[in-house]
Amino acid sequence: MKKWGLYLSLLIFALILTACGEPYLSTLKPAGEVAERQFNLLLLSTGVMTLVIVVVVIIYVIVLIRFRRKKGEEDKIPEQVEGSHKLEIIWTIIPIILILILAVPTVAETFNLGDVSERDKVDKDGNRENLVINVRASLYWWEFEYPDQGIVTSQDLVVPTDEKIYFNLIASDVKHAFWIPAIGGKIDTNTDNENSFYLVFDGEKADEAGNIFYGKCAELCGPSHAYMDFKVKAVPRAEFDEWVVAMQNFEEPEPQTAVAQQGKEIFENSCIGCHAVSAENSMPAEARIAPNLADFGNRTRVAGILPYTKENIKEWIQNPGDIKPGNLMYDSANFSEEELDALAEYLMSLKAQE
Ligand code: HEC
Ligand SMILES: [Cu+2]
Repeated sequence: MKKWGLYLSLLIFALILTACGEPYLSTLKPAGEVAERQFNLLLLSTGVMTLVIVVVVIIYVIVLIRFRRKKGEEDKIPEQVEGSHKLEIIWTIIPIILILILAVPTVAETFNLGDVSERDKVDKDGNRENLVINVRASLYWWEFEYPDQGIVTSQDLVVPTDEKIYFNLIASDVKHAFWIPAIGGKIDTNTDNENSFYLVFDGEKADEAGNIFYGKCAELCGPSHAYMDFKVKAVPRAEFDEWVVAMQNFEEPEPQTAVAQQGKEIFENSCIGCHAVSAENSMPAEARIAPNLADFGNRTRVAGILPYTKENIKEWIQNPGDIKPGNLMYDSANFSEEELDALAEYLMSLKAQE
């Protein structure tokens, strides 16, 4: 009886937990063409497996009831049958058909979804027709470079909706994996070769989701792997173009207050060696060893995970190692409250767009 209580509470607990999580962080709520096709494959294989289970259970129950030992016939030995051509052919052919039903669409879709032959298609002026984004994963943050636009950003991926976007993905230290559950993936980011695929962000679904999707690292990469999140701002094409122009014209704002001025000075002493505050992609990737902070004032999160508040920014600057163990910024710093305020105020003023 004791055990039953345990099992029951585990079951209830599991049921409650299934309702947890962020909205639009589920493969079961596809919000783009790729995720939808992956979801359909999921439905197909679940359907085939359910069919097999149901049929087997039905046969099993029928056999249990019909051929059980009956009263008064305890000593009766039933007819002994060995081998049946008909049955053996049936139970070989049926699984082959089921596997074909599973395999043909799965293999076909795997190749279709990995098809990047249109990635470098150019129009008559020699400009690439599709948007290409280079993703670089590092312990424990993400960088997004827009090679044709000449800009780079970190942590928040910004994309236009309702068009094919091609991604080239690498990692700079260890293997990570890029995954936006509602949109598609996962795909490994490797150190020694580049992977490519495309995704589509559905405009209507993006609207419903408040234009924000959630992305994750899906390959165990170190102690802060679980915190290696990123966000996707999926916006209509016109809005995306405005953002690109704003990023291209980004200039570090002149500090408006004495506090921000002080923050800028501390930043230039202690932080600029790692962090860039220009949105241009002029530096080589090896030199980009920390998130680009050009548009930090518009981030949805601090360091990819903390809610975007001044307190959290200060907390992060003082003790990044407590928030993301093993991260490559530093473990802890010794800034005064005043210096932290100054740094936070300066960082929050770094906006490409109001
Ligand atoms: C040794 C290089 C290094 C130095 C010096 C450094 N950082 Fe960082 N910083 C990093 C790395 C690496 C990350 C990414 C950490 C992660 O998310 O795992 C980071 C992340 C951040 C983030 C979060 C970025 C985002 O997009 O959410 C902020 C804010 C930040 N640093 C501010 C500072 C400030 C302010 C200073 C100076 C006081 C500083 N950093 C000094 C390497 C550095
Ligand atoms: Cu990871």
